[in-house]
Amino acid sequence: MRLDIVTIFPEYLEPLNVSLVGKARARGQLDVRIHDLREWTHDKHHTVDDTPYGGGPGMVMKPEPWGEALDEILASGDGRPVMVVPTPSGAPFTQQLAVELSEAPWLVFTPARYEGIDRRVIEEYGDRLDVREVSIGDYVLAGGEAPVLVMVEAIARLLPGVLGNAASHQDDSFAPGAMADLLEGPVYTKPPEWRGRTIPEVLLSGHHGKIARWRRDEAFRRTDRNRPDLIERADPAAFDKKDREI
Ligand code: 6GU
Repeated sequence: MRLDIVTIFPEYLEPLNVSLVGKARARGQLDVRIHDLREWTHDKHHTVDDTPYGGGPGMVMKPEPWGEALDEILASGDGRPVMVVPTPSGAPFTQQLAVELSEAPWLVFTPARYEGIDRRVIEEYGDRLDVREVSIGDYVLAGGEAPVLVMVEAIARLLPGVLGNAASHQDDSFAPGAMADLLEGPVYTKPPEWRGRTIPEVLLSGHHGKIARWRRDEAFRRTDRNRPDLIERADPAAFDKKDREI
């Protein structure tokens, strides 16, 4: 997969050299290209923003540097990328969208600062590309770079061969399957006793059926406590009599 990211803070994206994403890049599974938007400015001060038409607070990112940057990036590859525009006004970034984006061969991210990018840029590329305006949650950040780090990590770990164990995202919270609609429950490792605290006995029983039932009950309990909206929203057929007793 190829990823292009256009930003005025290339150094903000240095975490993409670390850990899972860094290793996927080193192995050649991910081709990440970070571009400084100011390289497509022509004035002495490398201006990327200006005051908003109609008045109001803050600044708006000028269309011309974005247009020149995106035209050059689009011309540098084959086919059409999906363009991901991080904005608090976007559609929610969900595991389902992460899966969908992980299936595209090429993504271009356009994290903005200030009050966002001149609308005509989104319209211009919306005529040529699949453009997704995406938000990572109901809070406002100072720019789209942290959301890009979040989205790239969620997408990269879904690519074939990037996670060591392909089974390890089958039971992720939000993954489709038997535990769909439930968050993951608690996990334990050695030692069997730590500061006087033991582990649930069922996990030592070797009884796979009982362990699966216990995990499901814990997942249900945690979801009921932390995200009751997920249970409200789910298909009632996803829950059995035992769930309803919790
Ligand atoms: Cl994608 N951008 C900004 N600036 N704030 C956000 C966001 C994105 N998602 C949630 N808050």
